Amino acid sequence: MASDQQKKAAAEAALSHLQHANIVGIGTGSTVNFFIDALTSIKGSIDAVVSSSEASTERLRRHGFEVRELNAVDEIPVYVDGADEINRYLQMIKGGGGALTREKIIAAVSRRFICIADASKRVDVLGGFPLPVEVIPMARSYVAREMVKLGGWPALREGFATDNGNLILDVRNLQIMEPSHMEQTINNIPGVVTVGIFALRPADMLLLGTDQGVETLT
Ligand code: ABF
Repeated sequence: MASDQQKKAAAEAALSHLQHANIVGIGTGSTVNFFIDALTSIKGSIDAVVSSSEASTERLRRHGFEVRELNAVDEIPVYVDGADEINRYLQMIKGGGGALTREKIIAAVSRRFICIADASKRVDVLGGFPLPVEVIPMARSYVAREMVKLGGWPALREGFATDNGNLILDVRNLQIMEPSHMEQTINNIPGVVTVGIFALRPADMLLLGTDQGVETLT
């Protein structure tokens, strides 16, 4: 099954795990786009959505959803988002789409985080995918040097600025054996806004699209 079919199957499976949530947090990326499209089938039961990117906001509004600012909601029952890599502990690398900061904020606020992904995202060890690190522009070179000290090979994501007006370094060659420790280490580097390791707050459920159907892992 092509990865798009796996993504679509995982996205559609998420509908049955929303447990009548009135507010839904929405991630970013192609898998989430399938979820947004599928969500229209139950739009009447959803009061509003909270979006993690301008791109998702635009797609949601096109489908007629009310997109609410995070500051206007007290809590988010469920957050649905993709990942670039996810391990057996449901820890993830995210940020390939550049929305990692708002994704991490909404994930922190959400009671349940459901990750939807195709089979290629499942890994034993995080780090094969270049680790996105959102940085304040003035700190780009300093943070890059700190990534090198950690054994990484940082590269500026050319011609890209995040929705927050920051830059992204994509860091190769990191074998992330202790994701929570590495997340805290990189978080503490001055100039880092967000690191794309989601380990301190992993997903609560993974819906993985495979050739044999959608696997549910918790
Ligand atoms: C998003 O999902 C990003 O964090 C991550 O890069 C993306 C995965 O992209 P896709 O669903 O297109 O494979 O949350």
